[in-house]
Amino acid sequence: MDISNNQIKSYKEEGAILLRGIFIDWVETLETGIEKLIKNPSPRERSYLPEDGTAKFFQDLCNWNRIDEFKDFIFNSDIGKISSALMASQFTRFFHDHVLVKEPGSSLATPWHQDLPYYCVDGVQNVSFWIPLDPISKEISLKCISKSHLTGKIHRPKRFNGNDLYENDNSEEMPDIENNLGSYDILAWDMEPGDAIAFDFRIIHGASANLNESLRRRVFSARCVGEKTRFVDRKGKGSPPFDHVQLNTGDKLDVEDFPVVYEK
Ligand SMILES: O=C(O)CCC(=O)C(=O)O
Repeated sequence: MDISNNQIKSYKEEGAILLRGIFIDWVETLETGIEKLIKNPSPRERSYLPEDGTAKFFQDLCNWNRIDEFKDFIFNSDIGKISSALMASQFTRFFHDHVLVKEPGSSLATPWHQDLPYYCVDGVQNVSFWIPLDPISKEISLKCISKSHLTGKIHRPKRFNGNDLYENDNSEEMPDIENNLGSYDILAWDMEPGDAIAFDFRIIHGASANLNESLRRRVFSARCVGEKTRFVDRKGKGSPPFDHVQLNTGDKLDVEDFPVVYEK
């Protein structure tokens, strides 16, 4: 599937676009992969059990190398080609996969945040794909603040419990978006399995709880970077933690953790 010039323009300007049906042929494969992962999570699993006793929010990261279905998707779907067009890059490097399952009734919302300050990469050639495997209404779908990738601001990243991710981080706090929703231009869509939201690592985004008692909210997120994106040492344990990667700030991401999945 090809991306149109209008879609590329919207991605650049808005920071997030909906791509209808783009991964429809991969839904079953990703479903199988997610069920395998839930049965056999990695040491990086970071699931949360809400204190009110509602259902789990399962999360796990960086599993493409041990879950065949994920590997198949990143090397054999159009994700590399689409990313390269959206990022205006000669090639696409896969950065990481992230599985986020909010089981029916889970009361955990995903706080408003930007992804870039969590990541050991820097550069504007980047794209994440948020791919739901269940039909979801826009109330529980990913929400992105239009154009927030272009403000030049990177807000202080937090752990899920509200603590700062990095020590001595003086960057600006995220504003109170949740209590001022009317002041923001929020992009959100009703979505079907196989649709995807492509969004910039710098965009401010979040997601509501899954208050639907009969529907799982299974999501496969896949993150890609381009030829000009570089490694950055953020002097602290980011997410995902790529502690084992022997790179310095400014280095090309030329290691096997980040394979090139498409070249023009
Ligand atoms: O699925 C969610 O709840 C949040 C997703 C997200 O923040 C991401 O994919 O970067």
